[in-house]
Amino acid sequence: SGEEMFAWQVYAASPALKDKIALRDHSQGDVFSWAELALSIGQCAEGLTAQGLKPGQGLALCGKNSFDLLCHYLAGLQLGARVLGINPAFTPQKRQELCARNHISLCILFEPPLAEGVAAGQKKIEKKHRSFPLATEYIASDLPLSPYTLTLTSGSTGLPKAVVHDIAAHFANARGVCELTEFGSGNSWLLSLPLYHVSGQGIVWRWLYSGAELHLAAADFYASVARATHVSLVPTQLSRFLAYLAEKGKQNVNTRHILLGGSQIPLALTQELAHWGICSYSGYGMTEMASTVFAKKSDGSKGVGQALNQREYLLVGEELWLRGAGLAKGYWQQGTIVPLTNEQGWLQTKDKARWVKGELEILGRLDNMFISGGENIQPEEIEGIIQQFGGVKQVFVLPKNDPEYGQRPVALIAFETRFDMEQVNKLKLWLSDKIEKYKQPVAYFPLHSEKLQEGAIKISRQRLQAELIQLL
Ligand code: 4YB
Repeated sequence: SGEEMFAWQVYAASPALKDKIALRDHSQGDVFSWAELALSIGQCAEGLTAQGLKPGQGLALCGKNSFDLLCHYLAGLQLGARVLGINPAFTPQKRQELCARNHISLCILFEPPLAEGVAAGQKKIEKKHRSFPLATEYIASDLPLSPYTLTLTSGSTGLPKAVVHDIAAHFANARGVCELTEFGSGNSWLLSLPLYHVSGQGIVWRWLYSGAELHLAAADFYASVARATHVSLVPTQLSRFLAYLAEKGKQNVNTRHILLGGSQIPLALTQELAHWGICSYSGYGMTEMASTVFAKKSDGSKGVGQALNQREYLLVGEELWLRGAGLAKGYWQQGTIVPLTNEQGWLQTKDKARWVKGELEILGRLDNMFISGGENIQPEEIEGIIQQFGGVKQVFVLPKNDPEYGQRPVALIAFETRFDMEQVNKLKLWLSDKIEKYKQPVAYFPLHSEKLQEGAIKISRQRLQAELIQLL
């Protein structure tokens, strides 16, 4: 309506809260109160307006997390724009295609943040960004001029689709997760995942919902993890944080609650974390539901617990269907929003799941399944078992064409130490009585995860499959 106030404006206007610390940017050594933060956001909003951005138009932000990027994200929303985050690892061509496809009027490219300490103490926004006004002045005629976020799905083929959320969906997620993780105004959450992914945005909205502190990471990422009371991590980040703890010990570790998600969560990791006295939550979420949908305090079992309040689920055959709080408005398609639910009003997740002993267990993606000699193979099942073998850092199981079986499983694997045949042979032997013969990988290749990650929170199986074809 134009009269609504955003959380940062409310806090900045409150005599009791305006001087409370809102944000700590460890990369620059800066601290901002709510009043200072609202001022910075207001300045960004003025800048955006001066560049011609109008309510209802599209604003793209391309960069890694930084104070400048965060302020522009919030400023764009304050202006009633549609704000799209773009992974800076994308090629310029892909970025331009995404801007065209999503009717973006202004695209801002953020430079990598300055080296630590350079601007320490200087409370100014580092204007290390470049703006590109685009031809499209598009405003959808069938939509209210209100703020929306556009979040790209990891999507299988072609250009990723943009999922449209209103602020209410993000706050619905915040309410559910803050209750679960006891996140209140006295706590801090590290912005440990990219803002162009739903998991990073989830952190921002929990912070705004609670009036807590947001931390921005320094170059030494795991030292920053240790400074916040709350942090969201994908399993690979968790295993590195555990290595950090093993090296540095428990002194000066503030971390109390770690929300996990994004892919299967190895039990060994949550159990190791419990030894350090840190509580973790095993979550299952997705872009289309504004991140977390199911979560529990991690325990000895593989599930992801119960649905957060106001979310509903159905198991239809083996597929999980969802609806309720957090559900996106739809996909941005040809300048309008197309609902993502089926005729019965449910989101079909393409995730295979089952209900076991009072909780949901995610078994894998239905579209990852393949058939080998007439038997169904769910790669995640095999990966889950291989993970339990000591010294395995990360593993993916993929199909390889086979004249006799149709397809057969092969593994791409990263060990904690170097990849060598001795470890592979030990693993093969160990695996031989853990799983049916036809599920045992017929070949093992080294996984070069860093190379394949490219700013995404998870490795794309599509890319791995392409990589594998090169290897065969
Ligand atoms: C899973 C899975 C699981 C997702 N087991 N497959 O705030 C959070 O909830 C959070 C905290 C830490 C890390 C990540 C998150 C997320 O939001 C993750 C959300 C996400 O991954 N969204 S996505 O659109 O990129 O992918 C969704 C898909 O990821 C799901 O459809 C599943 O296939 C898979 N997934 N959690 C097994 N616990």
